[in-house]
Amino acid sequence: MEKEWELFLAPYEQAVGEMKVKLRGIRKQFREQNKHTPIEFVTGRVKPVDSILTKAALRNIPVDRIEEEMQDIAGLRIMCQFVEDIHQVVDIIRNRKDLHIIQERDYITNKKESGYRSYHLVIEYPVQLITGEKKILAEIQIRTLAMNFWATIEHSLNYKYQGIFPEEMKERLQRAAEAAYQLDEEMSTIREEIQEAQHLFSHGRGKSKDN
Ligand code: 0O2
Repeated sequence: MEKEWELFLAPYEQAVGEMKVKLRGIRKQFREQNKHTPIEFVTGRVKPVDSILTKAALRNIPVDRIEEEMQDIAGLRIMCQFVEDIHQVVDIIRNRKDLHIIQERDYITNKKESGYRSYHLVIEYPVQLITGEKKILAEIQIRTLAMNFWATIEHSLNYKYQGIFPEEMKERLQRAAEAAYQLDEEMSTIREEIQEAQHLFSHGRGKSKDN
């Protein structure tokens, strides 16, 4: 990689590294307190230079405007078991003092035409550099494991078809997205039942102790 790009991307690398530690820290705290963790796992990446340039060309973003206009050079992804967990994670992030949310895109309520579902937050995250503080734009995608499964498969097929899917494939992917949605719905019902059962269990135990 050219030295200039390396220098440009270094604060993004730092932001992604720090955010990964912090988001994984949320999971750790839930587990330490024996609570259901709304975060299953966290990944993060800095967009490769060729992808930055391709996206900039597609969106007519001049190279000297990339920093201001490209919001996902730093990208974090949070995977959750249940749709309800996504909203809990969003609330936790909204309450943090170490970042600032500048945009929310709810592709769960409003799924994309492709069938894509996820909750996106565009944030401003301050990194401390030897030259002082620098605010970095980052995109956090929050999704269930089922949404992630679909998006990962669709993303790799996108490479094969260069974004132009044959009609039949498009329909298949839309059907698969619907199946993933049904799976999430079904899991949400089970989740409620698990919680109900846990509640009854702890209640029952409490009673027998009293007797
Ligand atoms: P990569 O390789 O994931 O980094 P737009 O793309 O115009 O709809 P915008 O403003 O770029 O919108 O942001 P958006 O839609 O909030 O987020 C774009 C990112 O969301 C994409 O990044 C993907 O990661 C993901 N995404 C959005 N739509 C889809 C989709 O239909 N399928 C899949 N698999 N992922 C999607 P990049 O830059 O495309 O690529």
